[in-house]
Amino acid sequence: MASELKNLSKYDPDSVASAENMKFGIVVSEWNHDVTGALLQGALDTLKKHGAKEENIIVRWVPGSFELIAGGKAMAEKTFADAIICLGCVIQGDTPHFDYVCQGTTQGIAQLNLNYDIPFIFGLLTTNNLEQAMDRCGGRLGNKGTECAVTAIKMIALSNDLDEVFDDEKENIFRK
Ligand code: INI
Repeated sequence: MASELKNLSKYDPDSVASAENMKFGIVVSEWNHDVTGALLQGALDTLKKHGAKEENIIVRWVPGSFELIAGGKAMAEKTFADAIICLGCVIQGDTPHFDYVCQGTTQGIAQLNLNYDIPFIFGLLTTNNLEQAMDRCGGRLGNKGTECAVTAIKMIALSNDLDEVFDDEKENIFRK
């Protein structure tokens, strides 16, 4: 389980680049809608707080967390997003289904990160009960959507930074 010590909404705003010229895709799951809607709101508020323009954020809903994989893939192939944030919530039930959805979704999103040149941010809450999920979508422990938005901006900034190294230092021995 993620640490109780970490508040998902706490970060150093000075460590986050301007998102003014960045483009974001957000794929969000309909399952546990109260939770995922709050994750989405956290992500949107945070992107805008750091300068992202409304017209540079595209949001699409998918039926369940497992569909974040295909939805994220489609978003990568059909848009010019610089990063894709995947938001979902899987809550433990009475059957092993929870484990399969968690594992499949996690592995699928990991695979997307390897297959595409843009980052796919892992915004999947996997909790034992609804209370733990509510704690992490704007409650006691902050909002995972906020953490994901900050992560998306940081990963795009990293890529931009490496592009600049390439442009500025044509003879750099570390370039590909
Ligand atoms: N999807 C979720 O996002 N959260 C859940 O808690 C969940 N449970 O418990 O089953 C869930 N299942 C649906 C799954 O993600 C797919 O949509 C479905 O299997 C169709 O592919």
